[in-house]
Amino acid sequence: MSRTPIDRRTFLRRGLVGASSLALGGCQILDSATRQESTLRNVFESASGLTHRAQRALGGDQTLAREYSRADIRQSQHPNGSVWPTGEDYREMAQDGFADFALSVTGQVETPLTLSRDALLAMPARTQITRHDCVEGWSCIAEWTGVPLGHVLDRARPRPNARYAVFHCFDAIERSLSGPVYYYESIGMVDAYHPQTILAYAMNGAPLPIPNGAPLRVRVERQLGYKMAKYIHSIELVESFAHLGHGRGSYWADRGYEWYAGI
Ligand SMILES: Nc1nc2c(c(=O)[nH]1)N[C@H]1C(S)=C(S)[C@@H](COP(=O)(O)O)O[C@H]1N2
Ligand SMILES: [Mo]
Repeated sequence: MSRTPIDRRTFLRRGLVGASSLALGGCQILDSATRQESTLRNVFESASGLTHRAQRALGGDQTLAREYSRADIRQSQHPNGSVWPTGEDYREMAQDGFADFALSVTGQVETPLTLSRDALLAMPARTQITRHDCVEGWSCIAEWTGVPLGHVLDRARPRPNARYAVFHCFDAIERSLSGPVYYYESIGMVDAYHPQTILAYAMNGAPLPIPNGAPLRVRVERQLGYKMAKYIHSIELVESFAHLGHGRGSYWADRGYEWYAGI
């Protein structure tokens, strides 16, 4: 039986409470009803386009997301989505503590790059304590350390026609008839150069754990959790999404979720 309008509204309200539980701190795992897919859709349909416009109108492009103190970290970051990529390439790298990892930057850039793990660690870093809001209705506060994505992109020298940064990930999230379907996400250049957008390699003062996206995951602090791609192996600057997945710019956008998931 399909859901009644009342159900939909109840779910929507619960989802929004979860996504904005500002006063609560730590991780708030809400009841299982909020995790159903219908909830996710409802939250998005109502909130996403609006928040994008509201953020731009209210704060301009470089407004910072709220940052917290160490005392606000009450629980470790709740791993969600893929928690352990199974591909051979990833497993071999993980066995070596990711010593052989290298990030590539390709696409609409003047200087395609490969940055070794050491090169990434040697770049200027930023540390921030922020709240991660998953659309499923839970939030966690954690400390993230990494390289501002803007520094990495500057080295690759984006071409004027580069409009989006696409994150390609190691984890196959499903299998289709034509083979594994890998998680991917993308953000616009304004978010890519936002000061809190970092390629994080550490969490709560320790190397990023595998369940949270080792060796590298992005933080996009003004959007929902699914934008924060884990297990990144390459970044591609593109002018359009037409050649990727179903053409909507992200694994979840290809499946009906909003591409811009502002909070
Ligand atoms: N590669 C990859 N990135 C991903 C996911 C995923 O399944 N695969 N899940 C997303 C979702 S829905 C959320 S809420 C966060 C979870 O991050 P965490 O496991 O560190 O809490 O990662 C996001 N990034
Ligand atoms: Mo999520």
